[in-house]
This record gives sequence, C-alpha cells and structure tokens, in this order.
Amino acid sequence: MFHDPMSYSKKPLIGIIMGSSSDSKIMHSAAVILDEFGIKHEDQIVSAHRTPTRLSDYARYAEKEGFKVIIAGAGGSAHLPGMIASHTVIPVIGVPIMVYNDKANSERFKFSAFGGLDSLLSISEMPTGSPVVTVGVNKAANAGLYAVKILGNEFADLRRKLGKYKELQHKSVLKESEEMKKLGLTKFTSKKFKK
Ligand code: RP5
Repeated sequence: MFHDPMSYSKKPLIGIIMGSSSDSKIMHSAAVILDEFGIKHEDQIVSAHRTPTRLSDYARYAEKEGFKVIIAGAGGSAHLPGMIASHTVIPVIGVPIMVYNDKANSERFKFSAFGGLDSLLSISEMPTGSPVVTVGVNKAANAGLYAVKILGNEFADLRRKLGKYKELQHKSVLKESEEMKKLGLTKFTSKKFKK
C-alpha cells in the first residue's frame, strides 16, 4: 500500500498517555525520540484509578483518531497500560515508572516501596489474550523507538531513518572506544565523569 512518506509528521499516529503529571519527567524521553524522527504524537494524562471513565473514552478516541500505537506509562500499581490494552485493538507499549516524589521531605519516602518492580510486574504480567509490550523501568525512550519500528512497517522512510540511527550508535561506540584506548581507562573515566 502506498503511503505519503511524511504523513506521520502531519497527523498524530501515536498517542502518549501517562497516569499523572509526575510521570511526565520520565515519559518525555519517548516524545524526544519521536520528535527526532519527525513523528507527530499527541500527549495526554489519563489515570486508570482517578479517571476510570476517561480511560475507556480515551480508548475509543484513539481508535477514532486512527492511532497506530499507544505508549502508556504509569507507576505503582500501574493499571493504565493494561486497561487501555483491554479496551482497544491498538498495540500498547507500557512504560513502568519508578515513582519518585520530589516533594517528600525525607529520602526514605521519595521512591515507591518497590522501586519500579511494582509497576514492571503490573504492566508485563497481563493475562493471556490481552498483551502489553513492556519496556524496562523508566525506559520511555525505548518505548518511543519501538513505536518508530512499528510505524516503520508502513513507512519506508522511517526504516531508512532507523538504519541511520543504528549507524550513528555504532559510530559513537567506536569513537568512545578509540578515546579509551588512547587515554587508558583511568584517565578516560575521570575525564568522562569529571572525578
Ligand atoms: C500512578 O501513581 C501514576 O502513574 C504515578 O506514577 C503514580 C503517582 O502519582 P502522583 O501521586 O505523583 O500523581 O497512578
């Protein structure tokens, strides 16, 4: 099927949602990747627990809008990705978030009790029949990249850009390795991490 190679940059084909504004600090990495590839996305807050009716409304809306992928991030008991997947046939990529509350006045209460394992298991352990593809804890950038790969099945132009992205990664590792070889590990580390 023929697709205008740039149609992914005009109309949002990807919906990014998150359970709380506090998730935006992590979720924005998915947006950064999509922006890098010139992919238009629409971003919203939908809470599975605080706005349960909005969740089913959003699933209908996403289908009406013709979204091809939904990236959903949530922390703690993290029902958002799974519940959205239950309401739609659109593929859902879940981002488990390690809840971090910067307003807590003690370090002890800044992080969720299970450090992201709670959300990882809530999102990945969906029952057979209602899958959510799950990335690592706080790995929103990977969710963005995976969404680009899904769109790449339809847009040859994106497949080319993904190839280029891989090439750049390769070159950047070689460059760092050359520097490490030249400086030696001790100097390399203190330069890189400014010890
Ligand atoms: C979840 O509860 C959200 O996805 C968020 O990660 C977590 C904490 O939310 P806030 O209390 O910061 O709004 O539903």
